[in-house]
Amino acid sequence: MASKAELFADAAKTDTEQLRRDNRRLTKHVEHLERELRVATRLRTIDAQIPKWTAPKRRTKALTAAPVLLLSDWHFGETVDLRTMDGWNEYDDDIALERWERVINQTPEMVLRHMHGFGLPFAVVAIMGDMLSGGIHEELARTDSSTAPATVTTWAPRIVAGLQHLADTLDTERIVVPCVDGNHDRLDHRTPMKRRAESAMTWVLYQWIADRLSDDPRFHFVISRSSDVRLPIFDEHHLFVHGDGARGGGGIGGIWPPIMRYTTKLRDIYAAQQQPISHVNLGHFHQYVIGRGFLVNGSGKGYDEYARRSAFAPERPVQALYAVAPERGVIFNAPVHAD
Ligand SMILES: [Mn+2]
Repeated sequence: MASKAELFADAAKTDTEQLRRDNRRLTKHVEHLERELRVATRLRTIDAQIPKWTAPKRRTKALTAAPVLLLSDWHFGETVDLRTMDGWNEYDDDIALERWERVINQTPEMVLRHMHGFGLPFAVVAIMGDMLSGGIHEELARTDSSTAPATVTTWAPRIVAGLQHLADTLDTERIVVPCVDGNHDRLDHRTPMKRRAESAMTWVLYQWIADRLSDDPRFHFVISRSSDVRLPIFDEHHLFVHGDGARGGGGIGGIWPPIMRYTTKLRDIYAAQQQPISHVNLGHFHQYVIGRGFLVNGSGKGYDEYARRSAFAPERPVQALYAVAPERGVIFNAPVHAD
């Protein structure tokens, strides 16, 4: 006859085995649910949810700043002919890739060089429209190296790789990516006012990029359904908008009068909604201009036939990099040269 101790030992063993079986079963069930949840959340369109951590309440005494890189006006798929331009600029898919890689590689180096000693709790990499040529004019459709959908499939993985490289090399834990469309990313004959962002090819491009990076906790995408993203950066609010709402620019004052008018009006309409903005970022003009409370991005494409015909100032391809510090606001501005 088994002793009491042996009976207890047997019972304990049976219990343990049962618990192990339960544990295995439940672990499998949890894994299954996690997979289902991932599928369910992946199906959701990435929305314009503003993160809370770009305006942290806790402040340290150490030097702190957030680098902001503006990526816009690459006009991927467009070609600029060297002969038509008398040797001043050339652009095609290979040159675009070289320039893109240069900007992506240069940015962390510049941040390291110019912002040595600063802690970077987060970075902002804004994608601000006219990323595609889009074949929106007859002459573009005739000379573009690829169609808008083909350009999207070529460039979505390259942009993903670029963002991953920035996350790997910038000494920061998180990157917020505000995304707005431009006037070239469209399928319509004219830029629509209704459902503008959602009817642009960049809607597909941005959603695709965000989806590819949805498992990477370092990234937070803000894909706007309007033309703007208003993002808090420490104590300020910065606006990201392509800028085709600004009219004019052909006069002797160049792009300054329309930009002064436009940014003042933007400030007014946001103030009227009790949403003040201290800094406006624009693309569209392909000219790198630093103003009081605004910044105009250069382009990836560079000087082209249209700009030359209109006698706009020749401009090398550059993208804008700046930094924002708590209390001080913008503390640093520099062009990242693409060529
Ligand atoms: Mn534009």
